[in-house]
Amino acid sequence: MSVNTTRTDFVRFSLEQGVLRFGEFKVKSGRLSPYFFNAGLFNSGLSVGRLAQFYAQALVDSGIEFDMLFGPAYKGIPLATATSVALAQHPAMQGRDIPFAFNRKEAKDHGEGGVLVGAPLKGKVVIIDDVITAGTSVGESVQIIKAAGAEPAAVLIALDRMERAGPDDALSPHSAVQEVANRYGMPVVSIASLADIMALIEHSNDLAVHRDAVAAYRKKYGV
Ligand code: OMP
Repeated sequence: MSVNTTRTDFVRFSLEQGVLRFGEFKVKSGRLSPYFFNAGLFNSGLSVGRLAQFYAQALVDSGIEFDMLFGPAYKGIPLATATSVALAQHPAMQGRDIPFAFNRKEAKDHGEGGVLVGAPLKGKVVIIDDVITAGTSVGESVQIIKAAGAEPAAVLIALDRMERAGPDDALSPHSAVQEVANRYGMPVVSIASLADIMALIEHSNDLAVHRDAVAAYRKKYGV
């Protein structure tokens, strides 16, 4: 079965699932955004399965070498799990079975103990997450991976909002994603970005009403 896995397909899919919405949203940084991407709404078998195919395709297309996936708690856990399933089924992986691991938010002192669950962290590890705004959770994942003696190899996210970091009067010249890439010396791969959302808006009569607000927001905060 052939599936559509382009960046535009992903934006369309996110709209269909109600994950990508337009309106007025206060985001973590305090900015008032004309759109919001709520990956938590990929919340059924079919939609998570499809999402995982997009992640797997983006990772394969990136050409990055990797040995396993790491999903930071909580949101990264289903993402790493589902994406490893999608990778196992991806023809380009030629039957390679990719292990995954995730962390607990609180260490357990009984049973299997510790904060890590899943395959042992080793080799080149891809951190998988939904959206990067300031990149705070990436730093924590990098620490966990390094402490285990493994190598953080890349960050794989669903949406790059392409926003500059910092306060309004001292915006960074780089986007938060670029800063994460520079800070940790590894690539950040995204399934889609704000540029892809804007491209779809340009080609859709239904979405035309949002064009000016999104363009103004990008002009103010975007790279
Ligand atoms: P960092 O961990 O600081 O990079 O922030 C990422 C978080 O931003 C996500 O985990 C969400 O809580 C939130 N977020 C979205 O999920 N979607 C958006 O479109 C915008 C945000 C946001 O608040 O900036």
